[in-house]
Amino acid sequence: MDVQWYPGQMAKAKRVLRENLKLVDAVIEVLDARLPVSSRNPDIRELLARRPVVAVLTRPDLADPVQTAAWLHSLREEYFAVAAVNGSTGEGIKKLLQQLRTLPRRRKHGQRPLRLIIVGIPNVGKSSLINRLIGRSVTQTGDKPGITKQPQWVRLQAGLELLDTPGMLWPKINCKSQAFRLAAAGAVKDEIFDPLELGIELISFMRQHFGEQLRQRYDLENATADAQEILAEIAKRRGCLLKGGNVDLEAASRLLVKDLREGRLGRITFEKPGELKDEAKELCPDDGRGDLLLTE
Ligand SMILES: Nc1nc2c(ncn2[C@@H]2O[C@H](COP(=O)(O)OP(=O)(O)OP(=O)(O)O)[C@@H](O)[C@H]2O)c(=O)[nH]1
Ligand SMILES: [Mg+2]
Repeated sequence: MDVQWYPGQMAKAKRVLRENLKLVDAVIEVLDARLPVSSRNPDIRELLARRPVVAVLTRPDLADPVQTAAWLHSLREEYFAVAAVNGSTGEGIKKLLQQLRTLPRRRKHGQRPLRLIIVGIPNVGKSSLINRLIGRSVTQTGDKPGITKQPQWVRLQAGLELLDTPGMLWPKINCKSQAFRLAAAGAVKDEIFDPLELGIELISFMRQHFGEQLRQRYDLENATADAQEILAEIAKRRGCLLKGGNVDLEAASRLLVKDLREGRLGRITFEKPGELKDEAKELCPDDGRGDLLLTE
């Protein structure tokens, strides 16, 4: 299994974050609009509490707009400010800039530009957000985790300095549904998560909450069937076949995940604010369905 994230890396990333927090006035915590709970790093909560934190929900184009509005409303209670920004089109950036202007500058930093650090899980759209804030491509972006390797300062003319950082995950994700959502969102390298397992989890979730979208997308006869049967039907319909004609469930899973990530299954929000109990907001509870331990 590929090395994605292990305790030593996490400790180093936290050290870098702690050092850089001293230099900044505030933090932008980037969350995926489809999974605002699961994309929140529980390991850095205490560190972030030292500065005002603005939550930015990315990929609002892939999330249910009603749920995104509900999330913005509910997260406002916990964060200094909140905004939803499409990192691909820049929609929402003006509102975010307005919010950033209200951030207090640390007094000892005098008249120098407002400095912000951008943190978040891998592949959530941190570097894209910076490019949108700047109005041109100054950071490298890409559709897989681990694109940004080192912290990088970027200066905006309008008196803003931004520190882009590599994506951070925490070493032990002990809740399978959270691991599944992070994998579906592309935060975990695809090699880490068994594609078939991911496909089955995704179908189970879709069948329960978005059965009609699933049925329509793949022209399914029975979207309430067993997840494996549905996957087999998708494989047949999409020509995912092994030599000899058997269905290739792994290929069908990959196709399903790609469709989800590109919005072809519709606008899907995995986590709704109303559904989550207060204690679950901080940390996804251990659901007893096994660990995803991100080690070698
Ligand atoms: N649909 C959609 N895609 C987005 C959005 N924001 C970013 N992306 C895409 O998401 C992918 C990841 O974006 P990055 O900006 O590289 O993400 P990152 O958080 O910097 O990733 P790492 O540096 O690897 O941690 C890219 O393919 C972006 O084009 C958004 O709001 N909507
Ligand atoms: Mg990046």
